[in-house]
Amino acid sequence: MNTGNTNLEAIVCEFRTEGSVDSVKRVGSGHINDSYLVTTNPAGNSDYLLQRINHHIFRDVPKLTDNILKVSRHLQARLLCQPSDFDYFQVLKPVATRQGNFFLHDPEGNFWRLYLYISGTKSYDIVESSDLAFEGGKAFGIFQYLTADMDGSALFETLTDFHNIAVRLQNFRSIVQLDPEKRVSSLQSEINFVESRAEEMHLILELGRSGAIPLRVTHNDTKFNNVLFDDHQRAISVVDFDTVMPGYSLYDFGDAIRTGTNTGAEDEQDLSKVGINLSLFAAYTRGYLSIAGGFLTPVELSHLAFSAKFMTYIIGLRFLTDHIDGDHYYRIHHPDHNLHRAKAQFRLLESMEEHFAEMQTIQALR
Ligand code: GN1
Ligand code: MG
Repeated sequence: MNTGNTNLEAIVCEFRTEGSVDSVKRVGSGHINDSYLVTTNPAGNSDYLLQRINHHIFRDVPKLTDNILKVSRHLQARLLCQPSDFDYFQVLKPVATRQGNFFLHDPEGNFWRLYLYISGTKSYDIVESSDLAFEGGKAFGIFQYLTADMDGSALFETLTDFHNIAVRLQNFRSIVQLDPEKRVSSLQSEINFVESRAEEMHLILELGRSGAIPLRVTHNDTKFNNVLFDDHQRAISVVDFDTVMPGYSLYDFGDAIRTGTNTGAEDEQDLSKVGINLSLFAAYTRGYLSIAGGFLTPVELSHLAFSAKFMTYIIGLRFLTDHIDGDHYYRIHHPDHNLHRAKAQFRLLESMEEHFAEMQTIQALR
């Protein structure tokens, strides 16, 4: 998708904003949508977050938008109506267009949405301290707590089989067979890495299918940088509701560990920098369980450490699949970017395997 000629200011003006646009700057490190911070005049006015939705991936934008509104309103209502210890928690507020819709379809075919930005907040691609990890864990615990009474069947399944490992592996194997970019011959060790773990990685899917763990409303993209922190490093919001749909709590726990305890970047090429930081794992787990410990089942609680391995595996698998396929899904910033991402995920998974016994001890402490 190309925003080359799009007048971003004109797009913002289609929404019910206050003041006049001062600047529109690209922000964020997402791989799918494009995000821009919009500042307005006079100074002191609200800022906004403008997003172009990748409609090649999210193919039904009206239904996606409907989900986001449902989730946002549910969270807001629970925060307003039920006194709790986390009334400081905030929900990003969608802004309507002048026509009263919550997305804009422009003449070039792009889809846009706008949120009121929570000023003074910050997110972290790499976690710097245990306090931050604890707070992040608490934030995702709060999200799960607040959505626990939502009717999952009221949500549209934005991306079907999103964390379904059987489907992801099937897709991987057919793309390896096709080998459209002739990349497979140099990837034997990565392919072996995937195949040698494929069977054990069906565990969460099997627990779900057998009814051993409950289906809940889950976030499904709990990258640590989807938590917003205030300037006292308190986690005050969880964002990015594109993939909120029924799922397993373990997926959300695992993806936050994948991104919030890695000592290296998601796409780190110097693999010696990549690994799990067990202090961050312990702090995140404590923060998460300070909220979610009250409602998770024993089977969920006993698979937290495993879920971290699983999410690292499946995201690595998706990066590798996209690399073999010719990089159609994730935005890449240089050739082989998806391969670098996959290798870093696989290195992180090895580090978790090396420390798995310690991770299991930590998950049991609370
Ligand atoms: C994508 O674009 P972003 O950062 O929100 C992806 C996630 C992956 C993540 C890997 C809809 O999320 O599933 O975990 O990249 N989102 C979608 O960093 O596929
Ligand atoms: Mg996302």
